[in-house]
This record gives sequence, C-alpha cells and structure tokens, in this order.
Amino acid sequence: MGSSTILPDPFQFAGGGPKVTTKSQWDCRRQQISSLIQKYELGYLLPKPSILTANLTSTSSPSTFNLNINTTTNNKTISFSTAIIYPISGQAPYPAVIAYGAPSIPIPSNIATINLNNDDIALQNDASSRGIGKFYDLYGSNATASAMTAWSWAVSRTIDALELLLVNTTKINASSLGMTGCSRNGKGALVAGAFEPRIALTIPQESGSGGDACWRLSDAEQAAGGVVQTSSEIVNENVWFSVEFEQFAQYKTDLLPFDRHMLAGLIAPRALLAIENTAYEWLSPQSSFGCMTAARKVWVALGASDRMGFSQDGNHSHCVFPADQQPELSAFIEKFLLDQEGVDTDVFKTTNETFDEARWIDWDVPKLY
Ligand code: MCU
Repeated sequence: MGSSTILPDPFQFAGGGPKVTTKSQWDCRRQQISSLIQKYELGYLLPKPSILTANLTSTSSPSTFNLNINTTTNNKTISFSTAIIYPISGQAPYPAVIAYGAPSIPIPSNIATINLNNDDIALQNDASSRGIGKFYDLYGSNATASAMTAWSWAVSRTIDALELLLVNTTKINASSLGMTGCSRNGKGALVAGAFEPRIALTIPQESGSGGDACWRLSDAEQAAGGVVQTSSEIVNENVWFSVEFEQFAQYKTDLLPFDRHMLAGLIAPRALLAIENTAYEWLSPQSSFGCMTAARKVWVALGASDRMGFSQDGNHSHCVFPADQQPELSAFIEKFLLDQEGVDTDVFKTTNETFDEARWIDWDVPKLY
C-alpha cells in the first residue's frame, strides 16, 4: 500500500519547478496539469476533426429534436445523435444541460436538456469494453483515450455542432451550457467539465472514486478500514481510465504528479457543483470531501470561490436526487446558467465527513487575481 505522502501542489510546476505567482503562469500550469493527466491517467484527448457537419431532425415527441453529428478524419466517418429536449417555459435561446445518458438531477422547466448516449461513443460494460465504440471506430481501437476522454470528445463535438448550426436553428444558447451525469457518468461529467472550456457549469453527481475523490485519500480511507473503491480496483473493473494508468493504480498513486483535486481545478474559474452522498461507503465519501476541499483552493487562488460548491449528504438511494440538496442546485443553475444576480452560491458542506488538512496539504495558496 502506498504511503500516501500529501496531495500534490496544484500551484507548483512539475518536477520541482517554480511556484505559480501570476494568472498567466497559472494558465501555463493548467496546461501542464491537463497534459500530465492525459499522459498518465485519462489518455489523449483528440482535436476537432477537419470535417464536421450537423443537422436537426424532429422526432415523434414534439419537444424533442435529434442533433445529428457527422464527422470525418483520416477517411473515416462516424455519425452520432444527441437528443435535445426543449423546455416548456422560458425563452429561446435556452440554456441547456448536457447529460450523459439522461439527467438524474431535476432540470428547471426553462432549461433544455441534451442527452448524449456516451456508451455509444465508448462502451463501459466492464474491462473488456476497451477500445469499443464510435470514437474508436474513428480513431482506431488503439487510441490511448479512455472511455471518459472519448465521451468528453463527443461533448466537444456536440458543442461544435450547436455553434455550427447557429442559435436561430438550434434555439440553444451555446454559451450557457451545463454538464451532468451520475455515478460512472458523474466521473465522466467531471472530466468533460475539465477538458471542455465551453461548459459553464459542471455538476457531477455521486461520482465517488474516479470522480471527485482523490486516489491517495481513497487509499488512505481503505488503509483505515474503509470498504472503498480505490484505483487498484477501478482499473480492473472498467475502462474509464487509460491503460497507462494501470501502473500507478497498483498502490503507486503517490508517484502520480497530480491527484483528482487538480483535475477538478482545471474547471476553475468556471463553475463546479459536486453533489455527493455519504450513504455508500464504496463511493469513498471521506476522500471526496477532502479532495474537493483541496480542489476549492484553485478557485480561491483565482478569486472565484463562489463558483465552486460541494454538497454531500446521506440517507438517500444512489443517483436519486434528495430534496435537501435542491437549494444549492437551484442557486448554481440560476447564477451560472440563467445569469441571475445576487444568488448565494457559497456552499461547501458535508453531513459527517472530516479532512485532516494539515496532514494532506503542505502548500500555500497564491493570490492570482
Ligand atoms: C459510483 O460509480 C460507480 C462505481 O465506481 C462502480 O464501482 C460501480 O460498479 O458502479 C457505480 C455506478 O456507476 O453506478 C451506477
């Protein structure tokens, strides 16, 4: 078992490099963190293909349209569709929440939903799903991108399609987009928020280990007797992470030059509301609380702490949104998708977890604003 030293310093360049002291240095460090995560944990994100076309077609439901996306690179073409469900109230152009599968948080009646069938892009049945799905039809089954990276690519192509068709056609405001998913799809939603800067608000729900938890903290939680999911288990369970990650996952997470607080930190200063549930020990709830406590320091450094929320409670079934988290969910949506002013999004709470900050964080938070 790894000795779990500390959580790495988001504000120090890798390999003992200099500490970040300015916003422009942070922009550079942010790129470095993204590159390291792609190299060692999630596989490489591929750019927009040279050819992308899109159209919108009606369905048997009057409120639902298919956004059909065709994209070609290296003489290969794939097509996939996302379903846009238009709201019953509000005014076009509508903000929209993109969901892997379908949302399991309530979406307000004045906001559209865009459902993306992520399993169609990269299968996630189990460890034998590696390299299967439309992303790999396009780029080959040896592409290093893990399933979550492939899904993130598809989110980016969906936004490309919205931008291409223009707002008069889509009736969607592509600069007010949210991203959500629960559990395994919550892990994916966090990754999409980290990699795609056009997402204004990221809402991973009950993402647990491999989501808003940190590898080192989950290892420690397990070492203290918790029956929690660790990287060592996750790499054998499914294809959410890259093949490259396996060498670190066998209780060598201390060797990683990052942990998941830094993945979340890539979202800053855009908005993140991480919703969690203490009812399932497997999700590694103590790790999520500590990891998001560390992540929030990136928003603090950027003077944007009101844009990062964490809400963790218990006593409800997995992915069944509880009424007591509604106020913070509404606040984040109102402020960051509906542009309402004067909404209080200062939310950071847990029902019963603790985090020994002095044990895990030995770095200072610079002021970058
Ligand atoms: C919370 O996400 C996962 C978890 O990581 C897995 O170990 C378990 O098999 O499935 C959870 C999930 O996606 O539930 C829907």
